[in-house]
Amino acid sequence: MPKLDICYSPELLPLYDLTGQVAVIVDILRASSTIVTALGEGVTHVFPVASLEECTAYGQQHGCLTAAERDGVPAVGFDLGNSPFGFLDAAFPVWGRALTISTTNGTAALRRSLAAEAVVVGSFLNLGAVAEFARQQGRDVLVVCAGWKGRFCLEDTVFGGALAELLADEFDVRSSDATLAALHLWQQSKADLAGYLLQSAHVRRLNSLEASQDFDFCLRIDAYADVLPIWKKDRL
Ligand code: 3SL
Repeated sequence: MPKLDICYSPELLPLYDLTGQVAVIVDILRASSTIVTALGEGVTHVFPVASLEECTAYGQQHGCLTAAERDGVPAVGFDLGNSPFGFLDAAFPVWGRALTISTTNGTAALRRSLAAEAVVVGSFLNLGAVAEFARQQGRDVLVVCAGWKGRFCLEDTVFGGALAELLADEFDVRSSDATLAALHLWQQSKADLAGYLLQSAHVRRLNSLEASQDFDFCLRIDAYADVLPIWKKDRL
């Protein structure tokens, strides 16, 4: 039976062997949710990059939209920040455009996970699609939590628990303490996910940046049920 494990921070990635595994990159607030929203709203493909310099260079090279965030605020000189609402603005249509995006933690976590056999982006918005992909692959899964500057994040961990619960019949979700803990957190929080996550550090950070509407949006389970960002060559 394949195993589902959870890496609580990209800083812990050297402890895991991604060879042959499916890596699910998760940054609920907000990079993975924003990437799923962008693709759900008609963006053709996404180049996730670690640095702002790369974001500028990809934008020029591919003539694509650019989105960038640092410390929760839009970085200067890019078309968009890291709010999913940037891709829902009728005054700024994104349909049919390609996108490059760089965020503090999420896109960097993705770039650090490329040794995996398959790399997908997970969020509550496409939870069911990620679970279905994992079932089809039948390989070990590592949920890579983007965290915050190397630290543990509640919302990414709870997502790992939600995925583990969905896959509990087909995957071993009991042999890793990290997965067990995530499952417990999810089971404790799922009846009132928003209420539970209001305690988290990143939600407080976003509230202070007046991005609280993003929080509610990012918790909408399967709102983009058909969107599965899969890494192919150099893009999602
Ligand atoms: O760190 C990241 O990748 C971002 O998602 C953080 S924020 O939600 O834009 O603050």
